[in-house]
Amino acid sequence: MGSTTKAHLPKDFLWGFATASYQIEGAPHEDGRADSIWDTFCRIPGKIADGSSGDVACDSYHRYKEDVALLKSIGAKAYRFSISWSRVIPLGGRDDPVNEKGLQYYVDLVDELHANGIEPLITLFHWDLPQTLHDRYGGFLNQEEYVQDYVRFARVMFKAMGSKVKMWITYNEPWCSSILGYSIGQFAPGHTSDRKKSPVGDSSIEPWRVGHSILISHGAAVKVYREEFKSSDGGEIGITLNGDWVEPWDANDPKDVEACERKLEFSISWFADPIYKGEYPASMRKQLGDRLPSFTDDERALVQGSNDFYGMNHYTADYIKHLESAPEPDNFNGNLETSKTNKEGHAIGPETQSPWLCPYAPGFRKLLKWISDRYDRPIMYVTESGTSLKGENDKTRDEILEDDFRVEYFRDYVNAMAEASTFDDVDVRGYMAWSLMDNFEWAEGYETRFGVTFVDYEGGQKRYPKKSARVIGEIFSSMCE
Ligand code: PNW
Repeated sequence: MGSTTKAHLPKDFLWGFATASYQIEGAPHEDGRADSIWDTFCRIPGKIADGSSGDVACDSYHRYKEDVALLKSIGAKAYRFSISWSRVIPLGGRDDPVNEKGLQYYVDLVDELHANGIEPLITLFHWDLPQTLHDRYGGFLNQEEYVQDYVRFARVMFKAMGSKVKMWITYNEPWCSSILGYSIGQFAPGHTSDRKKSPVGDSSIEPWRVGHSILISHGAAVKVYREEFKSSDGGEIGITLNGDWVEPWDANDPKDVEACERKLEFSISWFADPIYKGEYPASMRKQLGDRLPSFTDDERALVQGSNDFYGMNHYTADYIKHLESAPEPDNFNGNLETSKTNKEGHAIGPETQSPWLCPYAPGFRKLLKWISDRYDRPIMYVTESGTSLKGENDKTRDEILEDDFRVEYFRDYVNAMAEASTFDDVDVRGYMAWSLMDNFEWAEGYETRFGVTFVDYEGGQKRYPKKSARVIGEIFSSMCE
């Protein structure tokens, strides 16, 4: 009976790859594109590990047809990419002109995908805010101005794509924009209370305001899509949230067990509770007080119920140790420590090139279930999952192409997802591997590779599929029945 059922995925399961505009496109000033906050952030010495930028990246602005041919050769059913807002509306604002050439790039990309039988998934915003909006009024920090500008940008994109695009993602990982951009200052625009890192920022307040603006603008864009486009174009719209699984540092300490729940709430429920339940989690209100904004009735009406699907980015897991002392004003994780080893010194997973990433596939199954249970079985799409490899960039090209560690990651993670789907009643319908190809890994520059395809940055950005690119299709075909 149940016990003899093999873990599997639905027959029409949508699998493919994800990328983001600033990480792959290059051509920062071509055809009228203007700076985003990432263009300017990369120019500040010391912010990017190898001193690089997305100026060339994978050159996908010129090579999108190659990218689509690559997707097709791998057998991908879908491709998730993001829009460079400052390519489409260089100055960003609601009264600023649309750059038709920039917009056409994305229309051409979508047409090319359809011509090759690949489903496009569009992320409207993957961190590259137009610099002008930051300079004009402080970007996310000015909710009133920002929401109107974001909604106009979204409307321009919905209109340009019409029924060609059936899946829209409003935001990628607002936790990263808020915490890495406005608390730690490791990502653009680099705000933080730490004056050694930045002359501006208040980590105790800004990240919570940023998160609020993002939520309201997400809700406002969804409203526009539902009222003006959905009935004619027939698409679905949602937000993508990141979240790592958690295990107690000391499994016998109830306070560590409790801290695990708090960590999930501070990273995931911060955004998902307002969307599915209409309110921030009580644990956040308790710690943050009125530094955490409150929803007005109008705002709540916009945000609650605004997901057609839950977009989930997932890579790794942590051990969680509670703190006894009162939370610091700039604490953003629920007053706890994260660690890759537990009390017994056991590591949660093997090391990779990314300090925050140690693969632990069972955590993927558990987190899928946790989200599914808390939010009443939403339709879910995994919009990113993948791994870097320790020291990959130091190897020869031939060695890099034999990326068995990445193959095993996908095997284990896809299997964990299939278990959640088969045994835990989780309604997961898609998986986009991060990433189609090596690309600009934000503050880590090009030293960290996440691609199933090697990009030769010294050799004209030529692409060479790794073993994982050859094997991932078999992994899915063996699971989908
Ligand atoms: C995601 N962390 O970001 C992003 O959506 C991608 O653009 C990125 O390339 C990918 O994961 C791999 O890093 C994250 O420090 C960046 O915990 C950093 C963290 C998490 C996610």
